[in-house]
Amino acid sequence: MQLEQYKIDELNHQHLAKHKRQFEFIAAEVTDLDKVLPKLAAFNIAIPSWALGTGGTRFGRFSAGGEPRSLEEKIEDVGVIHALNKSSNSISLHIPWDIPENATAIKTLAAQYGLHFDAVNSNTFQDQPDQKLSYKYGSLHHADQAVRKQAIEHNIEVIKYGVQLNSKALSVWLSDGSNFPGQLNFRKAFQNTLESLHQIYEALPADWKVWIEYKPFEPNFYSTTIGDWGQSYLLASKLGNKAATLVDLGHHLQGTNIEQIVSLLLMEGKLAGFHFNDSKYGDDDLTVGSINPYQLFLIFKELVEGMDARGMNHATDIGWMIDASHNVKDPIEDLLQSVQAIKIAYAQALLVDKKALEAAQNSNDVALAQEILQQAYRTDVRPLIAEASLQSGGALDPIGAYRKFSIREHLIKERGSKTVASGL
Ligand code: AFD
Ligand code: MN
Ligand code: MN
Repeated sequence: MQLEQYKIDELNHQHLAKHKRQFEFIAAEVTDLDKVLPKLAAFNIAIPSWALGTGGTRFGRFSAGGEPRSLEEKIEDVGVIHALNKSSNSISLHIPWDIPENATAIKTLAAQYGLHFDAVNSNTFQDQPDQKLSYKYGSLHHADQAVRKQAIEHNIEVIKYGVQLNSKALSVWLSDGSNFPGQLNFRKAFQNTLESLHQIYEALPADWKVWIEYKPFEPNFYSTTIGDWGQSYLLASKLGNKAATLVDLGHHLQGTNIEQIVSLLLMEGKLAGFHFNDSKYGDDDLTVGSINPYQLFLIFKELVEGMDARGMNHATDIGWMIDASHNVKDPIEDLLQSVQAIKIAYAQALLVDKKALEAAQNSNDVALAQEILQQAYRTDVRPLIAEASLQSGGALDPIGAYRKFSIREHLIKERGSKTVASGL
């Protein structure tokens, strides 16, 4: 379904007076509003094609109804999200969950919604029905060269799909690891992974990148071959400058200082992409900002500072994507909430008084440094986000608009209540 612009405008109009009051209140406090608003308007976060259906756990899956049945319908759903928030202008495909059979038609459809294609993701963590060799004991790190070859070829095929869609990066997440001590020779597993990645790297077009994601545990519970940022960084360094690390917020052990990792990867020019979600215990894939919004802000503070230090464009020089699962919420509402949470943290990070913070750091004024950070964090920046959305033609309140327009009800009517989208 195409959301008509006049409907969004009409709804915005009803809430305009209240919004203006709230916006003017905060606008008076922001020194470089003329720089902040365009940055917020330019900031987009990709939507993964596998996040438009209801997620599940190993205990079951409960459909929200009206889930997209095809890639075309997934694009339609991202189109709805983007029409409402003007901050989700791309979609990231997972192969073979979403194979673009006719790339030209798919690109044209996406363009109708103002969308393009973000990184393509390979999948060697599951066996497909027609697959010759099994990934039960891993893929790129496998002891058997024939399995490695099959996994390498799959990744190269994914690059080919991506080229047809004008994607510019291959995102690799391996579940390779071991479940028990003694199962694996760590050095050999790492070297096999490096060698396999090298062959994939060689197949990258000149303007492409490969993003290497890490994760400490699950589905393997003793070791993961790319288990942390050090291991990913080591691979990326050995491969060359087209390879860099992808940070998924849920892929850290409890208590890990993610903002420090982000800051150092950025300093080394090795932070490629970002998967947003939130977690309480592990890779929970919860809505961004639902559990620990302060941590998200601290991460953004490092992102902004580190990107500025390297003269990077906040909106385009890192791959931003949501990687979350929605077990009990409407996927579209959950994604809208996540994007809002990301933009809030980003806006707060833009408000940090950098000069004052630097002075406080240099004079070891610890209390003042904390005050400066929390001054920004405790600012209600929501009217800034709403204003940026309004100026771009989006809704002042995306979730409110989604509900007002009864979009899920329309989707259920059109697609049925028992549809199941591809993905995990
Ligand atoms: C995994 C990883 C990864 C992968 C996704 C698939 O975070 O990015 O592509 O889930 O659902 O946990
Ligand atoms: Mn991820
Ligand atoms: Mn994950």
